[in-house]
Amino acid sequence: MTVHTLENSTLQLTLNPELARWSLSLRRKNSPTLENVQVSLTYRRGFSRNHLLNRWDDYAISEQGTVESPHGPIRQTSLVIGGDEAEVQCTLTFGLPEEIPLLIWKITIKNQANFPIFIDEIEMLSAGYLHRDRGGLDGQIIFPDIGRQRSDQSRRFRRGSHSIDLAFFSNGWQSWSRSASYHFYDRYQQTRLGFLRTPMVKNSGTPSSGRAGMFASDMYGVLGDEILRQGMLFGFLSQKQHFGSLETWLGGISPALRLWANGDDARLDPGSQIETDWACVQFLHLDTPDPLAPYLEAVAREHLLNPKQMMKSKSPSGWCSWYQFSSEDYIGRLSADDIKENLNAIYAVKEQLPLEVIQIDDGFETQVGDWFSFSQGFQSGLSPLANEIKDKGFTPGLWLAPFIVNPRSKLSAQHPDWLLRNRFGLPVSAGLQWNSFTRALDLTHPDALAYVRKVIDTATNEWGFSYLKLDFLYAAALAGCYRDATQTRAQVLRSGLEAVREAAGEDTFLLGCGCPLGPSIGIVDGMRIGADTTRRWKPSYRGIEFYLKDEVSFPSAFNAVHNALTRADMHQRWWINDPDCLLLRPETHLTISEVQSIATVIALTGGSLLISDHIPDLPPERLQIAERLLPLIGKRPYILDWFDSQTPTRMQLDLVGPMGAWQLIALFNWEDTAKDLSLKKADFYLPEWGDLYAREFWTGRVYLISSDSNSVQGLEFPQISPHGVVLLAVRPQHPYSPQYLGGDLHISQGLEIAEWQTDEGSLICEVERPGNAQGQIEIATPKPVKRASVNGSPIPWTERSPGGNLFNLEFNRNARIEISY
Ligand code: 9PG
Repeated sequence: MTVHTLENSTLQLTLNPELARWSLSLRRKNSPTLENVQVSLTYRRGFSRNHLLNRWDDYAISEQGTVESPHGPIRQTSLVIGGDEAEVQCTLTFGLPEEIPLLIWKITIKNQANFPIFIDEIEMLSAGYLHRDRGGLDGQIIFPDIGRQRSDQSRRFRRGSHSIDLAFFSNGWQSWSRSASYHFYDRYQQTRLGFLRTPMVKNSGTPSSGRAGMFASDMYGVLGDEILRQGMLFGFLSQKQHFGSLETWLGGISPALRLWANGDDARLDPGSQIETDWACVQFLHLDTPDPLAPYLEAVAREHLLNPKQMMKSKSPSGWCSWYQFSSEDYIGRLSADDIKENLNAIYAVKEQLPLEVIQIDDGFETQVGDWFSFSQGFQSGLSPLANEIKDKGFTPGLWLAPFIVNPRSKLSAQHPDWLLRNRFGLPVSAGLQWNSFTRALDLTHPDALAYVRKVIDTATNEWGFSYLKLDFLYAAALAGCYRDATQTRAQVLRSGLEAVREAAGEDTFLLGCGCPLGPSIGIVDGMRIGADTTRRWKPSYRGIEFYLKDEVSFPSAFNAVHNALTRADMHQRWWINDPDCLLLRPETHLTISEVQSIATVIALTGGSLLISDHIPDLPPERLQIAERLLPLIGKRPYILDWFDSQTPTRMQLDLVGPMGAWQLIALFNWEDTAKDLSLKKADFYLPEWGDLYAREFWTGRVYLISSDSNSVQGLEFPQISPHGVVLLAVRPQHPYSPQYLGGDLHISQGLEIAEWQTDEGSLICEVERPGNAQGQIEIATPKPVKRASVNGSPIPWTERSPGGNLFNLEFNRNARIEISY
């Protein structure tokens, strides 16, 4: 049998054309492997469904050697399957980038017949399934069975000869869709609201199952072995051509997985060809801090985003009208006066709270779709407001939902032909929203697309908004009969977004919301990565949680926070993450512990911060929470148990300042009852040697983590409230020099320090804030403090165990602290 191999320094690919199968392994012992897996194409011709690529008939191999790409040099091999006479010719191209531990491959499909064909599924990989028509098992995913200590769970749930302890990380389709990992015995969590919600949050090409052990995912997913700590990511480097789906079955003796491009039944005309996005496989070790980095960065490069440039992107801060001026059935009740009142209040506190964006949300338009007709409260239109916002030094932001239509709008009455329809000619439902079954624009209709351009052009160039929150974008990617039937849903959405970008110009900040993730990479600046937040922890409608409280992807503070954690690794790689607003007012149904957890997640995941309260009524101690998040940290943290817990509970962010490096550690209690939490050194990436100081931000308590005892040493935090957090700044204890322990001026407990100079027996430390500041800092000194002054005037201090001195400060912008000890 002739086999062909392709290798780089880490991976080995073997192609077996006679069996139409391929294998992939790491060039390291005891690693998972893909063995004899298959690809397949399903297309329709008239009424007959055809399968190709299960056999590689009439193939020709061409080694293309090394080709240049955004991923550096790639070793590439192509197989042309089906000669010139075949109805459909496929080309399979495999590539191994020399510098990145990924396998990438794509399939090109050429229609050589004289009739059109319709593409259903382009299966990039199938393994572990039994097919009668393909002659048995279509390959295997093998996790080695070495040094395995069977967990109790696995013994309980698995009878017989199962040898693995697998889990699966599933990525949701659009902004609001849940991303989470599942143990093999879990059930895939999806909406229970059926047709009311399914069109919104679920890709029509991704399957759903209620069976324990059967999961699906969009664009990418990770299969991993919880005991062995090794895993494999399967996915696509882009979604420019097709949406990509995965499904996996972990209930059998060995795992099964499929990865395919959604053909959407798009027509391929005689003489035309289409090409899939690159599919990819990445091997990973679960106990590294950032295991998906090679994949996530390859996706960025595929869209010509420069990883170094992305690291510098700055997260916006601001105010959004939605979560104050909407009712509990998600309808906006807003007037220009509401905006002005808050604008003035924010202007008045700009010294303590330097926000940038004032964003007008839903409620200014008469109906969604009728963007040029303003509601009662906005009789003078939007440009005077945008001007007023600009005049006060803020960035005017506006909410628009350009691809979705309210059936009660004039637009849907005047242009019924712009609406996407199903094969019975009825408008396709975009889900229940604003108490209506919404409709979608068919963006392959040139006039519909021209209208979208006009809306965006008017909002930016005429009204003057330079920040657009573009919502309900999934509506451009619903299943339906598009006017241009050769387009896939991913192509329709991407070209719609490209048109939006073109109309808005390069300098407008575009925030995607309710948006399928893949097709928008490289176009939007920011992306909502979770469900809407609300005034309540659990989902509800008109304040009633019944039936809704366990809905995933439905608006709720918990659902918003959940995805902010599970999608934290996209931030500053694909875009700036938007975790949705922080609600601060005491009138919500959120406890203070919940507000602290949400603030911690927003601050430490580095994305944008928008507050959404009626600012004139906000008590100062609540406003202060937002003050302490500014300037935004902006950086991406490590989420340490992203694969092991459904909602992650451990987060770490490494920071550096003039006084050295420190770690922020957050521990969460997501349970509905109070719980003891403990910090175990081994659970984080902390300095191994010496004692550590840890200062908790929300309580101000200081702890010492001693290195005396053995490796299980840790700190106990008894009875942390339901949905509460412990947020620690951890630093090594220096016996011979002063040490900053933290304070309550900024949530990072250190980024407020602009200068730190130590000498024999003395310290000069400069604290910097955006404006007026009041709070405390804590400094440990090797010997008792003798004198202390701030900006030249002596100040008192309080000694605290286990070693700090507490200083109360009140200053404008800078405080220069001199201490001798
Ligand atoms: C304006 C809002 C806000 C918000 C957006 C989006 O599924 N739902 O019931 C659901 C309700 C509201 C919603 C999304 C989904 O909100 O995310 O920030 O702009 O539109 O109407």
